[in-house]
Amino acid sequence: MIVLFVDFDYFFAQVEEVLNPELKGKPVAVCVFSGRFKDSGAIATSNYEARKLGIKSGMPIPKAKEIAPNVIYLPIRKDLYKQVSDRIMYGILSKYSSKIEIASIDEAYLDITDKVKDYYEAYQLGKKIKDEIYQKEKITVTIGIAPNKVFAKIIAEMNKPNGLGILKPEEVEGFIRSLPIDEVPGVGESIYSKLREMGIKYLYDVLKVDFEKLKNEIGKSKASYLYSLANNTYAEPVKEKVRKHIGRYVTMKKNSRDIKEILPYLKKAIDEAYSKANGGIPKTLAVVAIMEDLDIVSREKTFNFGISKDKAYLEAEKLLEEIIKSDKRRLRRVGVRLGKIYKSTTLDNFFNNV
Ligand code: DCP
Ligand code: CA
Ligand code: CA
Repeated sequence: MIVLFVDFDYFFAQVEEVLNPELKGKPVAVCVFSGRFKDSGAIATSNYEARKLGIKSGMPIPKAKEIAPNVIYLPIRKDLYKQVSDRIMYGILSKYSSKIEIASIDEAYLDITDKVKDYYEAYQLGKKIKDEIYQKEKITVTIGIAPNKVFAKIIAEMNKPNGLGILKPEEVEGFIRSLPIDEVPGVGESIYSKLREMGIKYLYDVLKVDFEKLKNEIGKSKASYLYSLANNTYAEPVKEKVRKHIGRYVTMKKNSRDIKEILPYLKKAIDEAYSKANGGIPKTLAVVAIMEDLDIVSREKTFNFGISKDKAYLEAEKLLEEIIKSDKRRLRRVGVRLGKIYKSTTLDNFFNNV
């Protein structure tokens, strides 16, 4: 397997720079103001100039302003970043592999195993992708290429910003031996301290402790995860996961709380949402009712498997019934929101395995 992982550099702050080039070279932080009191809230992210001054994601805004009063503090504009992200994900990255897992607003994994013949070609592809993103959006990204998803992410992390890193199969063993265990995604502070107590400093050290003991200390799933990484058998596929949510809402001719009257509108919303999902199958389904006074009420259900459109009709009807039973008002608009949307080349495979 060859995985190419893309992570957009200091993303929210970089979009602000692109929209206002005067910000380039100056320290910039993007803030989530919570509105409780002046400057309550936290830093979402900052550009590298601001990081040099000590500004970090998650820092309370008053603290940041105390440390670095001259940083330019901007309010977050999430919708805008989402639009740029969508253009990069759907307009550029999706072209390079249909096996794409969009992991967050600024991260995607591409399975490029069938797209290149070796790691040299993979590297060339990485360069091409970086160039195209920069040309079209003026955004720099960092790419990590490796034989599995986790190593690809770590390699990207090591090459930020504006980097392109590669880990070839023949380098994996040495990499595992020298990789500090706290650089493995999923190893947070509490697990890290437990691992250190067991004498584990590098990823390779995981293999030296008794697996039962490891399981008792950090839980079965984390233990198996680290163990498989350490003995290089980790092979999680790139899950063909695209947009997180798709919502479709329709306004009814007249307000109503009669299920028979509402149902055709709900079906229409489901049809439209599924066609927007473009072959993707959701694992969560929510019915959203906008009431006559414009208040919003919703009911959501998560399934173990992706659900087909026919199943969604049935399940949505049940959720709608629940809403009507629990609320006395009439509905003005009704809609659905699909979440955890996966794509698969073979549907059979998908319905049975996910
Ligand atoms: N983010 C946030 N709050 C956090 C961490 C991140 O709102 N505590 C947002 C802002 C980031 C985006 O998520 O722009 C992506 O997070 P990353 O951790 O990838 O950080 P950046 O993209 O900002 O920086 P880097 O260049 O290190 O990837
Ligand atoms: Ca990221
Ligand atoms: Ca990033």
